Amino acid sequence: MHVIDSHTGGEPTRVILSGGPDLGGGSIEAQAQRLARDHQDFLTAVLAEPRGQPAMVAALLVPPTSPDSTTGVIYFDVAAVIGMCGHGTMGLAVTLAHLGRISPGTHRFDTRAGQVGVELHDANTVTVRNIESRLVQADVCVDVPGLGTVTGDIAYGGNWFYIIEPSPLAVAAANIRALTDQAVAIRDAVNAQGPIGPHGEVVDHVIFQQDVRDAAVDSRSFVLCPDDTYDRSPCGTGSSGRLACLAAKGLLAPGMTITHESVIGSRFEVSYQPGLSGGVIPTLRGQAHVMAEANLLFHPTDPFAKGVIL
Ligand code: PYC
Repeated sequence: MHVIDSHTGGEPTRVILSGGPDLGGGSIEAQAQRLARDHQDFLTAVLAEPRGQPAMVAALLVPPTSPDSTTGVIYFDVAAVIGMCGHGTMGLAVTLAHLGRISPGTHRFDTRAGQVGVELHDANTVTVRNIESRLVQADVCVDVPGLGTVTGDIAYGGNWFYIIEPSPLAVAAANIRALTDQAVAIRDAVNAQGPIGPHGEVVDHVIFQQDVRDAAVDSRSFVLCPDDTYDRSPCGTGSSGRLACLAAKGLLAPGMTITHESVIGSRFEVSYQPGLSGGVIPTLRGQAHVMAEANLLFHPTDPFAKGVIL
């Protein structure tokens, strides 16, 4: 299996160029559903230790479904096939540039959530124009064992987010363990109340968001992913969900650029334009770096060919 690894603000992306399962063609959504239903071993083999690493997201290339798209892509982490991935799209763009498959300029990728726009500025700098994102429900209260009542907004940015702002706990590296534990408890409590999307979707990511009094940064976030790791980048789809919330509440004007920082200090510049269906079209600018190219080998006698699963 031929892969190229990159990181976007510290968050790894593994682009799978060949050697993935046969997903039978059709829409990206249909292929993503088959991947989730029939190929759990593939997810863990590629992303769990020893071949993968915590927080790594895979970008499985599939043929494009739109005539003007460069490629189709299905994103997944070790626990779930997700809808879209902002940092992964930046990683994919610099990977395709590294391979000489795209040049600086504008491109389009087909994702499970819809077609996204990509502007490659140079070998490492990418702007992603995400799918229309929206505030789904503001001020959703939930009783969380051990934490009491928590209030957050449910937002869609290509994935489904529960955003707690302001964060009750400082979004700082020293608090990563506590932030992770609280976010897992909150996600489970929100989802115990029932689905939040029109097709039975549940919250897959939780964000603790904190304002920052710093000339260079507007807001810092901790983002919990489906596999219970935290996003090392400022999370493109999470930033999109937050932009939708700010827009719906009249707190950020269209075209205004703000800087989102991750809990490890990496940054995206983000802004939005109004969408056609009442939401926002986010743009997310960040940097990604290619860091490895490899052929993953899976020997039949390797007891951990499917990854370490505890
Ligand atoms: O950047 O959208 C993102 C993302 C989703 C999960 C990890 N990163």
